[in-house]
Amino acid sequence: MTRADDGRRLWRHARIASFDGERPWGWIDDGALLVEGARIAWIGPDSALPAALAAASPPAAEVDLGGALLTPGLIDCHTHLVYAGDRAAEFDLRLQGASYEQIARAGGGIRSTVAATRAADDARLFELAAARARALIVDGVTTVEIKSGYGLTERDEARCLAVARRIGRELPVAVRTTSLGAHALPPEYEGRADDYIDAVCRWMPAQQAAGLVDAVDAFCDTVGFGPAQTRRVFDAARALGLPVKLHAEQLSDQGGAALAASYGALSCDHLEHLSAAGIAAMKAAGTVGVLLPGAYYFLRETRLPPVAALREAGVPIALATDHNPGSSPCLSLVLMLNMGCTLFRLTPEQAWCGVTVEAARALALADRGRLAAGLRADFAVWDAEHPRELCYRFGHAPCRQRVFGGVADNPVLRR
Ligand code: DI6
Ligand code: FE
Repeated sequence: MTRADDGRRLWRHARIASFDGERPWGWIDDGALLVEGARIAWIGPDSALPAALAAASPPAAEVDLGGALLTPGLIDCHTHLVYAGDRAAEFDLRLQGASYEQIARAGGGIRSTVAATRAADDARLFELAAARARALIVDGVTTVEIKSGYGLTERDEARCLAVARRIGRELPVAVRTTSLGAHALPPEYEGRADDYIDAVCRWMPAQQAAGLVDAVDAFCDTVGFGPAQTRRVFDAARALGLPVKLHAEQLSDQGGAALAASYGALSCDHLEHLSAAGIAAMKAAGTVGVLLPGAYYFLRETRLPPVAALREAGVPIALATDHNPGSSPCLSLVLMLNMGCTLFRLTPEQAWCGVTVEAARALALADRGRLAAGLRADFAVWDAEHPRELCYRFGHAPCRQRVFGGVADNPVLRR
């Protein structure tokens, strides 16, 4: 008999939503998945397994999933995980009638998060961000995008990006970093937004040289930065060969999506106020629309993103948590499946594509988001029989097991 191969592990008798191929959900009714090292070696119907295994040595370990659901690991393609402090007191004040301006004058709002982040040392920032990353991990996430944007000085932005990189090194999750210096105007630049944008552009080469940045983002809105300032950030990114993405059309229509698309943006995110011209530009550029129902819900927005028009135009749609302390203090991508369906009327399959294939597209990662031979062995096993159950229930934590780069962890071990 051939010797068992230590690098090969087999998962059998799963209901698999692979999101690969032409069938809805990439569905495999009684499926098997063979992992070799960090990659998927074979996936298909369990009945076809003997033939698939015949030519090679038997796997060292075999798990019978007894019909449980298996999907790609979830991809959260838009988060602001690195910051200190919280805004729970601000939440309380708002519910007692305080306005956003009153809160800002009393030292609250985004600037309070910036002050707390600057005051925290690297170890504390890591501890806080790692706890948030763990919450996403136990919910089935295997890849997360993390933005800077609460440091807003050269040193503090670099520190936040370095913390994000450290999460990718020390926790079982893949991290993509995004430099978001153009998130908000720091107090020391009050009345000098153009000077601040100059500074953001000046910091970028050093961030890239230090290996801290995979993409560049900006917040283009009335409370953020204008299109001309966004363009300067994008020009600086382009000069370094860095891909761009944009917080676009969240609170008003600034034409940000069309601007970002003209730079070949990976994604435009939020999009509640997106115009028909913005949709057409995104379609032409292959830009992904990232919907963020957590922020829509938490800010009690009433204007819906144009989901039907995006769908009709064939713009790929992703879904993310937008985890941040001010507008979406949410740490469950599974909950976004439900909110994407209930609030934005995505179908369950569209919502699922939004946290798998399309989220991978929004991060330009071709080796994940689907389950197929040769791709990364990043997947999750759920206490469910069909993925639509995760869209239908909410407030639950159905992830039974997660496999990251071929290595299984137990999501019940939370700390
Ligand atoms: N859009 C948002 O909703 C958050 N940032 C952004 O670009 C708000 C961030 C905060 O209030 O801390
Ligand atoms: Fe955001």
